[in-house]
Amino acid sequence: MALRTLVAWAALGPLLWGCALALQGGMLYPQESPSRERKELDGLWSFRADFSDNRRRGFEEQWYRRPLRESGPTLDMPVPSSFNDIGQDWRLWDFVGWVWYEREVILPERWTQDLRTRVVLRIGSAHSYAIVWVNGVHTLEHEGGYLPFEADISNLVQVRLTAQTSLGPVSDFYTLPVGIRTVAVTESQFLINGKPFYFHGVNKHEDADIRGKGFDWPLLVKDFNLLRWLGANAFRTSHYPYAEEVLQMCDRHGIVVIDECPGVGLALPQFFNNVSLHHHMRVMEEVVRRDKNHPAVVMWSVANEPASHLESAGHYLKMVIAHTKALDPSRPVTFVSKSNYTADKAAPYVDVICLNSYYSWYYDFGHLELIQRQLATQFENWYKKYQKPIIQSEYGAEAIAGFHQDPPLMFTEEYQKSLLEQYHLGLDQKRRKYVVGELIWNFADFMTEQSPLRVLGNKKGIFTRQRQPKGAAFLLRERYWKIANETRYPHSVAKSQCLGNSPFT
Ligand code: GCB
Repeated sequence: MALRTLVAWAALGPLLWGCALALQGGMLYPQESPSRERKELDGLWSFRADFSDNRRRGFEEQWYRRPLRESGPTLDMPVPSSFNDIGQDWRLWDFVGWVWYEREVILPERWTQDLRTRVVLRIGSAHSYAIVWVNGVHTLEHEGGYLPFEADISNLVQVRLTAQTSLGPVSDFYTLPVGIRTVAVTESQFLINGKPFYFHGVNKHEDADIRGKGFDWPLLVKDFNLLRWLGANAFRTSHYPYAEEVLQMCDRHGIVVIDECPGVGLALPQFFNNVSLHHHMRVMEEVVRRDKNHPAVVMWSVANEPASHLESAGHYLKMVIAHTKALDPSRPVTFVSKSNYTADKAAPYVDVICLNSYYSWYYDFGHLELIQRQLATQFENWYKKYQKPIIQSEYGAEAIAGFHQDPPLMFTEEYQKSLLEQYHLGLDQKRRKYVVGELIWNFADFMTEQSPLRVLGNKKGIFTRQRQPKGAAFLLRERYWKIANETRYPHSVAKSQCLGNSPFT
């Protein structure tokens, strides 16, 4: 039996896509088990971007009714991938509008003949509004990228009988890997299994040459090897939940995760309204439902750099944080702030204060000598006001690999290294007091939209987009291994690799 799946979505940026047919859904990553089969739909799909003026020709002409090739030309598009980075057509590079994906699938006979079998179509993620038709039937809609959604499509693919008298119950089960650990926060510490934990890690992006945000195993394994090389023990999924395979790797390798929802760009007063609030809460429900079983996830972040100095933002974030805590009372909740300690209206509601600051980059650029004093003031002010543990959740500088200058100037590898060194001196002053983590911005260079601030994307990576180290990577490596060895978990082997330090294996 062939099944035709057609998906259209508004592409407001690169997309990640992965899907599977499973016998049972439930939103959890569909594990295989004796009662479950999966069919991966990864591979080549037919694709078309709707370049019409109103971007709605596909709906007007009902492209979903017939094979896509019959309504016009199509391209081959690998799934998962970002369509932006694949083609040579400049219009696709930053296209905003509906794009159409289509795939024909052959289903195993049992799925279509045995009426006790549930057939579930699951989309791992599609950016940012998706509509799904199966065999021409409107089946599913979902708003928001990065998170999975699914529908029971048994009715659409099974041949129904009139008499259904002999159907017995089916038992369906599957197993999940389990990790057990506790997480707690005191006035000045972040505790995992009752022991103080210091986050020494990175912020990442799901991004690489050609594949864009598309999920890719070789890239994932390479990144985890680099994290281990670096001695990193944590990362933040800035600024959206990453593919579930990433979290599975974190569980296996003992890398601790701050799991962030796609609450980014909440910069204007008009964003803090009831419609956004309810959507934001729904997204947090999806994030928690998807990721709650991962021991690697130790904290939820509900937003990155919202305009938290606004009264309306204070109320809004209070509600989202409370909702998240109600969904999962076992994990601390935060958001990442770039506000001033006197102005921030939402900091009272978080468990851990996460601060982004770009001293000597966006402010006082060139004045590396100010960093230590600025950091000390930042930490002391926030701590005095809130008595909560603090994470330096972003800091960094751009460096174009191969640019050198001494004395250091901006955009050179020397400048990036010197800036990091100054930050580290500042962090070390507070590290054993109440600062519980440092996450460099960024693990690797990544693509962005064009702007006078960006040189072929964001170059704050300590690795290039191709995952080669800049000078700063060696500096960070020295530091992270030193910290790792200081804070080693009892019973773990001497640290030739980070795995020995896993807090939950
Ligand atoms: C930030 C943002 C991050 C940017 C970074 C930068 O504060 O959280 O999304 O990429 O600064 O490099 O400007």
